[in-house]
Amino acid sequence: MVVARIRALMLALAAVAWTGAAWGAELAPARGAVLVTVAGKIANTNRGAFDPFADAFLKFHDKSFDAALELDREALAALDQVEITADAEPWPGPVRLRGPRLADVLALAGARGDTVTLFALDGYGAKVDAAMLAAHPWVLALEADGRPLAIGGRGPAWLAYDTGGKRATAEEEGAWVWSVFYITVE
Ligand SMILES: Nc1nc2c(c(=O)[nH]1)N[C@H]1C(S)=C(S)[C@@H](COP(=O)(O)O)O[C@H]1N2
Ligand SMILES: [Mo]
Repeated sequence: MVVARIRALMLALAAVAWTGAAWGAELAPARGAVLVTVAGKIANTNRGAFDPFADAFLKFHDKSFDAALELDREALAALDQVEITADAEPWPGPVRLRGPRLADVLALAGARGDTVTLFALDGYGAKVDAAMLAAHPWVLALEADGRPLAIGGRGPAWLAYDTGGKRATAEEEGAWVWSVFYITVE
C-alpha cells in the first residue's frame, strides 16, 4: 500500500516534470492525518477549497484557500530526509533535527512564488523571503533527537537550519517556526 502510494506520488512528480509544471498536477489525496497544509501560489494540489465546517482549526486561524496541498507523514517522509544539528543561544544545548528540505516540500507543491510564510498552531507566523530561502538549507523537521515531534511539543513540524556548531542568535531563531501546520507561498 505504501509502495503503491509512493509510486502514485512518483508518477505525479514525473507528470509534473514532464509537463514542466506549467499546468500543475492533481496529486493523490492525503490518507493519513494531515500534518502540514500548503496553499497560495502553488501548482500541485490534492484538495479543494477551504471548508468552514471541516477545516475548523484553519477557520480559527482565519486561513482560507481555493485549493491546497495536504501533506501527511507518509508524503513528507517520502521526500529525501536530511539530518541537521541546530543550536541557539537560549537553548540548553544542540538539537538533532531530521526531516525533508523546505525546498523539496515547496518543489512538491510546485511553488510559484519566492516567499513563504509559515504559520504555527499558537498563531505565530514568520515570513521567509527569497533571500532568506537562498541563504540557508532550511529543513522542515519532523523529528528531534530521534523522536517524532509532538503536538504539545514543537510538532508537527519545526523549521530550522544547521548552525554548523555555532549558536544562532535569538533574531535568527525568530524564523525557526515550531509547531508549523500551514504554509503559504506568496
Ligand atoms: N510556533 C512558534 N514558533 C516560534 C516562536 C513562537 O512564539 N511560536 N517564536 C520564535 C522566536 S521569536 C524565537 S526567538 C524562537 C524561540 O522560541 P522558544 O523560546 O519558544 O524556544 O522561536 C521562534 N519560533
Ligand atoms: Mo525571538
